[in-house]
Amino acid sequence: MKLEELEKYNEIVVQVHDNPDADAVGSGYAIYRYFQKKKKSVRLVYGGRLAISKSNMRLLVSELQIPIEFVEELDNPELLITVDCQYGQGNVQRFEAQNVAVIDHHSTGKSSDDMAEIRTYLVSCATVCYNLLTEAGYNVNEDRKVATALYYGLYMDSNQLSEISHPYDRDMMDFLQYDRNLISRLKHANLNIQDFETAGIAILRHNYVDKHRTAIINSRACDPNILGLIGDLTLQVDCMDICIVYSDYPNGYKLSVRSCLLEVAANELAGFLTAEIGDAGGRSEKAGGFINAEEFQKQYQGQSIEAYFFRRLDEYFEGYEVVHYEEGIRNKKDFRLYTKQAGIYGYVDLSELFAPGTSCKIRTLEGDVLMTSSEDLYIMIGYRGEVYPIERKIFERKYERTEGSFERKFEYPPSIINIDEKKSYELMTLAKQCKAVPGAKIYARPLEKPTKVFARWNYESYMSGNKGDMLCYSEGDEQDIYIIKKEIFENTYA
Ligand SMILES: [Mn+2]
Repeated sequence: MKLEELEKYNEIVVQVHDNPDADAVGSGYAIYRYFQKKKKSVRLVYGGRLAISKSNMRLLVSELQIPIEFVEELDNPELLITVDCQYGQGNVQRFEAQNVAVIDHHSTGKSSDDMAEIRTYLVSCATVCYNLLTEAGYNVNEDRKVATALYYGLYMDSNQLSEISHPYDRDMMDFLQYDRNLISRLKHANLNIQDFETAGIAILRHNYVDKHRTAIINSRACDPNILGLIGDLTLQVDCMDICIVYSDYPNGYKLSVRSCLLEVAANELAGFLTAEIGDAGGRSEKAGGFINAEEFQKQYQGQSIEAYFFRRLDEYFEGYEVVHYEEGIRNKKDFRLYTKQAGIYGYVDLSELFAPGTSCKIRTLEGDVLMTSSEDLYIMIGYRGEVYPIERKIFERKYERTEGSFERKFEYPPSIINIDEKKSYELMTLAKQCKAVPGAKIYARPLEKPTKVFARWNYESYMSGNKGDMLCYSEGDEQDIYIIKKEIFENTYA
């Protein structure tokens, strides 16, 4: 869905979920402003039983003069847009409307269509709105109130930015020009005294799994930032390396995962805990997730959520293998030699963009990679938008430059950020085509169990693969170890 497509309606009501949080209000306000600028008759509302009362929320609304209304009824508007929630769900009061649109980031099984934009891979609905506004040509940074409201939504839905992973979330965090003063005041009013006590009670009732040095902590319903706060504190305990904190939330369970073990990335563990019943995001040390109650019931009938966490934790630790590039491959048995097929790839010659010695950051779906530009370094763009630096002489051995630009569509078009200038460039606009020199060889074997590879080009954490994916190393460079996903391998090697 595009925002422009909704401009055919004139009477628009933007509704956020009951008991609205910062992400709901910030997102709703951004959409409200868009339609206000388009000279539509537009209102921003919420329903439910409770008016906004938390002090940070009251401060946000009053300082930015957000015209949000607490309503009991609506007069069948021409268009109702539910934001940070989905029409018909339990946490959003139902109002009749002639047409309904949805902008959200929660997973409920429903997907995007003509009247819905649902991006479950983003940590906040503010990011969905930021992207929709940008795509519609609305420069958010020209409207400081909107930029500030969106930033605070992201801040609060990502556990104070700690659980951000998707490059779109990172872009918004890096490039929004918000009111720092107000954000600072809001940070100091995030919690109330009940939240504070809730944290204490949750800590008193913690569970400790000795053999995994892991704490599993259930908190009663509370501000989700409390979960992160408990998790951060827990990791400071000498015998606790991992922590899973969760609480009841409308329609499911919200969780925060923390890990200080290099070999257990919090985002990977969170992904494991929410697989097929929710979604997760974050980074190696801090991650968050959500389990949909209905999906949980369907898959694990009668099981308690607590028992589920204990069992899954055991399953997680039961079997994975670790490979460090410095150590090379110890056991080369079962590896076979494969030849790269003459596929088409993209490459970028960085010296066309930056002077040698420029500090920059490649941003991709897999994460950020820091590098310094040099005439001896190219950037490769693979099949599915994976991006990595490659030394020019290795490039020239493995690939052949061909005519034309490299054109593909990816969930996130990889970008490169000039760190000093704080400016982002889309890599695809610079990408040229090259062809793999047929005959480039690698050794590979299928994985028998989940494996983590600490590779030379470190994307903040390890690469992980599952059974069936291929563990590989280059012929002639035994420390160039990596994992290639099964589907990609089948398409590129023979
Ligand atoms: Mn949200």
